[in-house]
Amino acid sequence: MDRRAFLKNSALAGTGLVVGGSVLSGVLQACAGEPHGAEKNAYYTQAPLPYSYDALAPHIDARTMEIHYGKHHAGYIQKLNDAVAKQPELASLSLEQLLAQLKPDAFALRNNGGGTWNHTFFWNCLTPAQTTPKGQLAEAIQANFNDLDGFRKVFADKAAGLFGSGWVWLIQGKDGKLFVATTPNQDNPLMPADWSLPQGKPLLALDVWEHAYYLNYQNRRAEYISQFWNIVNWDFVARQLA
Ligand code: MN3
Repeated sequence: MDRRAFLKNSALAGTGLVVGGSVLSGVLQACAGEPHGAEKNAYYTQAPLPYSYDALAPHIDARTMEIHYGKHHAGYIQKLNDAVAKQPELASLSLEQLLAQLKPDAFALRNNGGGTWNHTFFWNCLTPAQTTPKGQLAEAIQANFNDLDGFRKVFADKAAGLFGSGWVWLIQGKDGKLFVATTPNQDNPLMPADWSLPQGKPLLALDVWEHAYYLNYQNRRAEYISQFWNIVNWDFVARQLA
């Protein structure tokens, strides 16, 4: 079985991994502290995509997914593992714990730990299935943004307005309210509160690095953002609500 067929099959077999609210700590910590196989420093391993590379086309094309998952995300994980190997005391932490106690100048851990967490979260925010906000999530969107179109506009405007590389998030703050915010580079809302980053529980993320869309959309970021709404996994978003 070639690598691509393996990934496709394991992606289908792995859909069970995304069920449940706190998918990430379980997935990403599965191999913490236990390097295995031929790879060195495999503290964190890459969970299979919950769909095949071509599943999100035409909104996100297969080649972009293959490179984004197989090169970019895999690269962050490998570099995170290399960084943790230099500080083995970190291997006992969950990735969320590691991010929460980062020092701002620990750039290898900050950039690659963020890149690891953000992309795993992002893959789970997407689906080829048609989903809609329901129940408590629909009510929360209505309460905070008037309606789904109101939320989409706030989110899309933030995404379009983010200068350079980064992420746009729907976040549930400690007061329970939902808000939209951006982070630069691979920073995220789990990082320390005193870095002027938005704080709270991520519910939805969009990668607005050019590598996420450039092959298909070139400089047309707004078009990428508008196509994103066709593949949001609202069921996953709903499971993140506190
Ligand atoms: Mn990316």
